[in-house]
Amino acid sequence: MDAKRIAAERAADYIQDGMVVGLGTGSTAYWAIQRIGQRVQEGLRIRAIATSNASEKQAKELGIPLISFADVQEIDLTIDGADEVDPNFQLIKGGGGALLREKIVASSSSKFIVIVDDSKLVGRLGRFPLPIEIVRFGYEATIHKLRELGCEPVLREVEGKAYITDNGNYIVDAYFGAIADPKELESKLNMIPGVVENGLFVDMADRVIAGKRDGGILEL
Ligand code: ABF
Repeated sequence: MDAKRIAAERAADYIQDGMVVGLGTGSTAYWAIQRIGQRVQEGLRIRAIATSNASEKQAKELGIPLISFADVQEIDLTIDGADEVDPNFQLIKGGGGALLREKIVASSSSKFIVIVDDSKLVGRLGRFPLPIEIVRFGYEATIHKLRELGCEPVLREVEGKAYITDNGNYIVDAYFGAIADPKELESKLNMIPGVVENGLFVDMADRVIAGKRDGGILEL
């Protein structure tokens, strides 16, 4: 079985009756949502909040009951993917473009389980370019300020057009190289006017489940 799917299905087993669940985004979270949908069809009673329009659509199709932050302020368990995970469980997320909603949901969760294949486990963050969500107004100025922080920022494009997030913003993929202090960089980035949020998830993950290509699993 696919390494991402192995991790995702293990994480979905952590969900218990009555929980409010945060649904991640991406190809790994996809498998978690599929398994959650299957459990719901078998009788599991949960309510869920999705981190993207795509995950919301998938959940609806599977019959997973969806709610919003108007209904609850606290999520019991969120399961989501990541682009890089370091030994201290610090993360780079946002390759899938959903980092803002993912961070709002993760930060409102009592427990946050990260699901990856083991190629995402790194000694130090930064080989994967850091996704940063910025507002469209004045984006050239925002990108200039990002460059002054010592990275090479690239406006994300899809088929020759700027990528637009579910929140109507742009994404910049910033090449920093090895990130020595994720916490410091996270706050420096969010101090820049025009930056909505960045993909560094610091001190948020409680557990990391990594599927291995040989079919094994690491629960960290
Ligand atoms: C989301 O999906 C993101 O935060 C992360 O960028 C991405 C991981 O991608 P995948 O699971 O498709 O490898 O969780």
